[in-house]
Amino acid sequence: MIRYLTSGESHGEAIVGVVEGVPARLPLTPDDINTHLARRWLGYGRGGRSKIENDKVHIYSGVRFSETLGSPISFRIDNGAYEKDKAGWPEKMAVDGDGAGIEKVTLPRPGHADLAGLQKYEFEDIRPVIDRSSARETAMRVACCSVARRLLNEFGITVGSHVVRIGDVGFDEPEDWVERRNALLRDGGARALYEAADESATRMLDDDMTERCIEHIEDTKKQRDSLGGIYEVVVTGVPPGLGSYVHWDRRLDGQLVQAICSIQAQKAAEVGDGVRNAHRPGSKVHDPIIHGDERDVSTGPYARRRNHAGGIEGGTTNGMPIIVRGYMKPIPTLIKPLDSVDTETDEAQPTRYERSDITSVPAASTVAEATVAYTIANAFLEKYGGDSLPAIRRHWEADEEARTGETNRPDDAG
Ligand code: EPS
Repeated sequence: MIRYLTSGESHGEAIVGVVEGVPARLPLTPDDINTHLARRWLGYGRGGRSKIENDKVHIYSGVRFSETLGSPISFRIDNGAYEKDKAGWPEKMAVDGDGAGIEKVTLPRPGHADLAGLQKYEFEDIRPVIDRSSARETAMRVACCSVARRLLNEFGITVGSHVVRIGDVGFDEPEDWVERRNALLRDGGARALYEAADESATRMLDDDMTERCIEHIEDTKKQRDSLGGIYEVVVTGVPPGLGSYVHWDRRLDGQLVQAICSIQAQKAAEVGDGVRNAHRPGSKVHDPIIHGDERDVSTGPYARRRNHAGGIEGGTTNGMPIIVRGYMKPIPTLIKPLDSVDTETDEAQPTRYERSDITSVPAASTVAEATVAYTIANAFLEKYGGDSLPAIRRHWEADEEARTGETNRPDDAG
């Protein structure tokens, strides 16, 4: 089992992470991680901070000559804002001293962790809550989870995503995008999907929709407001039999929903057409089973004509692509003031203007790729695990051979 810890404040010196449980002999370079760190900054609607950060990971340990050692891997990503902001972060976030003379933040933003965090940790200053609850932490999550992603790639499993809605503008029904999505998956798996999405300023699969979303974001900015949205994460090349129905905490669908909702501002997740399926009769929902040449995208002898289940039945993968959608709330840091209360004086006060993104749904979609990859990698290791990449490969190949009657060695799928 791979596990990871992150530490770091948004305006502190750096964020750091440790990943433990990674098998030995996995090829890994900083580029495998930096590629996805750069993708996390894609997307129209980010604020001033996007011009300051240039996320690059520094690997301290656990890797030698571009291969993992089986020992914990440690990372550091510097916060550009710490030095570049001219806001005095080295003093405001100092590790030592007593904070004398540093102005406290006492106006909690509705929708943010500010007030809940202040009450929970009995702070007098909201700053520590702002800084740790910030989605800045997702940079390190992407770094840590990129290791899991690299492992999956060795077995032809790729993870991609695309945005389907930002605020009021987007596709209404999966039928509006599945054809385009499935054509990409057929061509090059989930990697082709994310590469196509990365071409769009809003990570959408449709140029017209991208333009309409950009206009919507610009209008929202004029109204000094913010937007949430919906995105879809897809995993291809997944063998059947990951996860299980035998116990609640082994159900992969439950784990995937947690993977999405563990990301800052993600408030709901569905597996396959989970939400719409609740409105339809069973005959229109459950995916008929087929065998042989009639298959679409799958591994193994069985497949489905459609994939409303999102590749998971009974908490277990069925060989079809895994599909999970995430629902993000609008960012709570608004330019427009909202009613709040000063926690020092208990006087009613409108929130103050702060540097802010208008939307970060495209970024959230790339972070969700990372957390989904981590979840799938652990389900994969539960079934095929070993101390080193060669050991895992032997387990996986034996299973593939038994299931498909042939040895399947995918190229590094990226
Ligand atoms: C964030 C607020 C903004 C975002 C930040 C997340 O930062 P700041 O308050 O410094 O302007 O830019 O996102 C990142 C720094 C990042 O790396 O994604 C928040 O409150 O969650």
